[in-house]
Amino acid sequence: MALQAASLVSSGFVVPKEAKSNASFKDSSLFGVSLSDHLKADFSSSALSSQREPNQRVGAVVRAQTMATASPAVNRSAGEGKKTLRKGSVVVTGASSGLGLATAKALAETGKWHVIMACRDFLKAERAAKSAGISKENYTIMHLDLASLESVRQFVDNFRQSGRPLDVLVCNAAVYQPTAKEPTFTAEGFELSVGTNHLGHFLLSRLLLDDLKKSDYPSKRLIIVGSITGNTNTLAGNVPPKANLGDMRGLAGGLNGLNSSSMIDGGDFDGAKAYKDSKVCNMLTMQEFDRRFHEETGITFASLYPGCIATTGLFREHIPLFRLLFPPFQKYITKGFVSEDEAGKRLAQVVSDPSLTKSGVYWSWNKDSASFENQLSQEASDADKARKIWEISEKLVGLA
Ligand code: NDP
Ligand code: PMR
Repeated sequence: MALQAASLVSSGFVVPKEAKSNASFKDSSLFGVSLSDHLKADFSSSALSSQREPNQRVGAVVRAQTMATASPAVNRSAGEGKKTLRKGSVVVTGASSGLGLATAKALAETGKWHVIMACRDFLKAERAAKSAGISKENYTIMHLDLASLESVRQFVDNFRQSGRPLDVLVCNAAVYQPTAKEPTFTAEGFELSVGTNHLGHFLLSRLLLDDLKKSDYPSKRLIIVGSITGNTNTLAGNVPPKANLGDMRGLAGGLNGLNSSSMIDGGDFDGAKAYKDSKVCNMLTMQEFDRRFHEETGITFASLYPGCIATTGLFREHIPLFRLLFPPFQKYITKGFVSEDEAGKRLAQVVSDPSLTKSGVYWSWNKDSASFENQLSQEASDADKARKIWEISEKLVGLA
């Protein structure tokens, strides 16, 4: 597949000018903006007391391990007039590996965040947190299977029962099935990639919006991870199969592969395209959230391309030769490679950096590892499509 696509590149197709400004062409290995620039107040880690209890497993549902009482985000200590900020409370989906795990680690290490790792495999997540060296008091694992809307609803209930505030939600989890010949489906019968990456996160973020609204944290954020490969204004986005939502007849039909196509545009199943389409949905959803809710709620809605993290589990279903060649290809040829650690720091920046509060932005990083607002492709910034996806998705997940 890589070689096939390489021949396309050498045949010299045109890449629109925005591609030149894309960080991925020249990502460097440095992380420029320090997390220590965090909110300009002192922090009191004791402001939020958290006592871990033994794991409780109830059927497939792992309940919140930690009961927490919400305390005001900012406290003024008597006498000195010194401000202290409680730990932020951030939910990261898919924190059991790759970018999600690295982000959880980067945030937890600051001592300023409690990370709720929302994962489908509790034991894997627990082992991952331990081997990443995340201290116990800085994380809680809660069960979430985004391929089941029932599980999403259950997660939201469990999260609310935990008593924790929600200050930031990071929709990070994803599946990629580049070699699948036939579609597979979520519990409710949606094609797996769009069902998990888009519809599961759509329901989760719609439900948790109320919780974000209630937070008194100084900067509340909802972040949905996007990607360069969903953006056809870049070289990477022009590697076939290209993202294309078409008129969304497949999505409107429920992506069930029976009386409707399993693909958003109504075409034949293609796992790589389904993933890229799902990333377009992620980026459009973020912008629709911004249009509908930023002004009213003050929440920052953002997306990002963290760089090409060629070593993660995302490529687990790719052929072995791809997995062998992809990291050196990205490191030495495209120079788009970033390590998991570095990508985690970038996403952690979007979670907590006080200079990244602008809403509706798709962040990327340039060759000096400085963040910048990147341009989305025409389709990934089409407001009409964003509204339609929102409306169709509401129906599919049972919100309308
Ligand atoms: P990984 O495969 O390492 O991580 C994906 C995470 O999603 C895993 O924790 C996985 O859980 C979880 N997940 C998958 N399905 C579900 C589900 N049904 N319910 C709950 N969690 C689930 O991949 P990456 O870290 O690379 O991907 C993270 C994000 O980064 C994705 O949104 C991806 O699109 C994006 N991205 C990645 C790039 C890259 O180069 N790798 C580039 C651009 C964007 P489990 O551990 O149980 O499998
Ligand atoms: Mg791509 C600047 C060039 C660049 C970048 C930043 C990426 C990122 N890729 C680039 C170029 C190319 N890729 C070229 C020239 C080719 C042809 C050889 C190529 C091929 C390729 C394949 C086969 N690339 C891929 C694949 C995948 O299976 C990955 C994918 O599309 O997953 C959906 C992938 C990726 N390239 C990237 C990134 C970030 C990916 C991972 C996908 C993602 O998470 O969006």
